Amino acid sequence: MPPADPGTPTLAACLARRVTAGALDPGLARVVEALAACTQRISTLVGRGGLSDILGSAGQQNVQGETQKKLDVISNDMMIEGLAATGHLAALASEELDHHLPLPTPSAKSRYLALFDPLDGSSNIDINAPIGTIFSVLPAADGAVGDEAFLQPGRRQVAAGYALYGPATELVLTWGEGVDVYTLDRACGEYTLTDTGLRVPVTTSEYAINASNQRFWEAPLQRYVAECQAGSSGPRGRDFNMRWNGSMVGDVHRVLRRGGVFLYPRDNKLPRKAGRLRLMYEANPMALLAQQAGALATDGVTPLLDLQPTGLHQRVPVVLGSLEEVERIARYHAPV
Ligand code: P6P
Repeated sequence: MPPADPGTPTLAACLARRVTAGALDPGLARVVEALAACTQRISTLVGRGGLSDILGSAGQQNVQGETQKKLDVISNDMMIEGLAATGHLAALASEELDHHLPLPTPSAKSRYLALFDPLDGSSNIDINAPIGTIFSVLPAADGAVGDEAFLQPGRRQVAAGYALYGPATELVLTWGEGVDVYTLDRACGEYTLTDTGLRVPVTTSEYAINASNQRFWEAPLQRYVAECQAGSSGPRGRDFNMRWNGSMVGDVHRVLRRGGVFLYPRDNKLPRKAGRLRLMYEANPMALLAQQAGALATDGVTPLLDLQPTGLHQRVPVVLGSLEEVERIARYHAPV
């Protein structure tokens, strides 16, 4: 079926146009199309909620030591099934898999590696709150497909994005030419371009953090949040608002759409953990989107895209959003 509004291009049409113009590798376009198709299937699945036996715990733990939800496992299987046949991926890595997954019959065409968090925000699944799928695509060095082949700085990503399963299912995507938003048109089963060239406001009066961890934060974040809470009578001279979705996809989407700063800092609740969010398949794809939309993502000080990964599931602190706020927080970390 044609899209509801024939004048609005579909994702497939946008990809084909860039491939024809020689601006996008056909193999990468194929990988992006497969990622999008996986998220459409997951959207349909999560949209059934309690109508199918897909809610609740799967009764097993993942490599993170987190109890998996049934939908974590099902969506992970859907991603693997949907990506295995592109012919352009040498291997996959997932939050739900201990190690990389080499794909069969790699050929000279298998020039990419895909990483994903198949269902981010699992704690929201059973309460029908926003959840999403986050993905990242890296170049595959000739032949290398082991875990170490994935350990490339985020600046090496050739595509990144997420699907947000909210009232609408939106696919937010970059392949290095800015950030575009596609909305799933369920009438025709196509992602349709609904916004292009996202730009994040450089200033904001909105921050997102899990405030229950305040006693564990380091001094620069304690200072930053206290100043926001002091509002117009404090050093910032204006009131701030706070939001917390409990799903990185939901919070980062708000930041990309209207500005703000998303914070999941290092805290000393579990000192051995460098933060909560995973660099390779959560922080880095979001950091590339932020950069492409004129925003910034750091670990508090260093741009995340510059970090040299040391492990497939390593965690990092995340400060992501409106430029002026991220830069302010970096200044607060500077030695006095
Ligand atoms: P907390 C979801 O499990 C997640 O990894 C991110 O999507 C989200 O931002 C964060 O954890 C929520 O953490 O401590 O609020 O449960």
